[in-house]
Amino acid sequence: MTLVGLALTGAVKARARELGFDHVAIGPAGPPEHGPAFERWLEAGHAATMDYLARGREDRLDPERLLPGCRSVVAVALVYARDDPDGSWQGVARYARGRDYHDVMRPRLVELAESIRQAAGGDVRCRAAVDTSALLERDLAARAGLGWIGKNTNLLDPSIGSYFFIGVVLTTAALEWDGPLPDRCGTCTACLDACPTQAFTGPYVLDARRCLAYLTIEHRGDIPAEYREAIGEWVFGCDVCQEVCPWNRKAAPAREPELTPTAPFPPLTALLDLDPDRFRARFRGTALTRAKRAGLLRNAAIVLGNRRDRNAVPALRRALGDEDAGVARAAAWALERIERQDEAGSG
Ligand code: B12
Ligand code: SF4
Repeated sequence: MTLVGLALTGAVKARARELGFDHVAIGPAGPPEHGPAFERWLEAGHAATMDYLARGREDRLDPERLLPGCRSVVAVALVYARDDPDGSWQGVARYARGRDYHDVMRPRLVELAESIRQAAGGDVRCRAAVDTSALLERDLAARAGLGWIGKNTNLLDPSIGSYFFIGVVLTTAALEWDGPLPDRCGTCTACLDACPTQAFTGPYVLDARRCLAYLTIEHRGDIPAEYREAIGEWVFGCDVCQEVCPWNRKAAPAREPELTPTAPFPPLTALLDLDPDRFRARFRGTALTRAKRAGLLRNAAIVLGNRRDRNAVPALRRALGDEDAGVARAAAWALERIERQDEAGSG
């Protein structure tokens, strides 16, 4: 049976929940509200080396280019944060602790798109997207009412906080739209104040060149010296601007079993000893592969240097001979820090 209007919208939302999404909201397509802010952000160089953002600029400024005739945006949320009982995952951003979210979400978004096509009938077309398509997902999802954009640029919802992924289905179907949520950040600036590298140039503007999520995941080559100490314990990504957010204090934990880590995160000295084959075997199917072996081992060496842990010296010495020159340089930096501390201690 072909559905229209409210009945179709109700069926789409029910299907999204059946597929395990925690929230769903529907809004208009059309150029995103903060397109001009995105353009200023690119012009200012805030995208660092993420050139794909500028390459997809025109598409990001108008979803119609990805799906001609697009009328509605179905935005869904999947909560990812959960407890870390053995504490081994503390240095890994919460979003990356389970199975790769692209693999968890994409098949369900494709199913949701298929359900919309079937329920709406006719020549309705859909396109599913999570993260990698040229869309300003937070902007489109905010306009749909999936949450509001916080000063740390993350989308927030009063009941689930900000530890959730966004997925989107663009569709030519005529659906009933929800409305944007009011901003509930008020005068709070906890996220801006807590950032270890002062990566925010102001509310809603993140300079990725300074952000630890960018530096530890996306950045290839050496991490600039001025940010190494600020990395602290972060081996992959960073959650500081979300951890301090009052809306995350009572946020509901993830229900999705596929996002549960299947094994503890290895000690950093063991991580440094992983050759390419063992690295692939250990992290295949997780978002951690985004940093590649070279990035993750580089970060591990920096964290060990920040800990000034003398027990890490043998592993760091072995890493001086790593096949990746960047890992070897990070190990040398860490060893120098540990040795300097020893000299200071013995002087
Ligand atoms: C590139 C990218 C990054 C970059 C740049 C981040 C950034 N803030 O731009 C880096 C590598 C740093 C990064 C980090 C993270 N990311 Co990321 N990232 C993306 C990606 C691929 C594109 C984002 C983008 O277009 N940036 C360009 C800038 C200009 O956009 P923006 O920061 O969103 O800014 C918007 C608002 O600030 C708004 N705006 C501007 N001015 C104003 C003024 C007012 C008043 C208001 C209300 C809004 C507003 O307009 C801007 C344009 O839309 C998206 C997926 C996608 N396709 O959208 C995921 C995405 C944003 N990332 C995500 C996640 C989970 C993260 C991390 C939490 C991971 C981690 N823990 O390490 C961190 C969070 C860091 C942070 N505070 O943003 C999620 C966010 C989910 C959510 N609840 O918001 C997304 C949506 C992926 C997904 N599908 O789930 N990410
Ligand atoms: S993710 Fe970390 S480094 Fe990046 S803006 Fe947030 S607090 Fe700053």
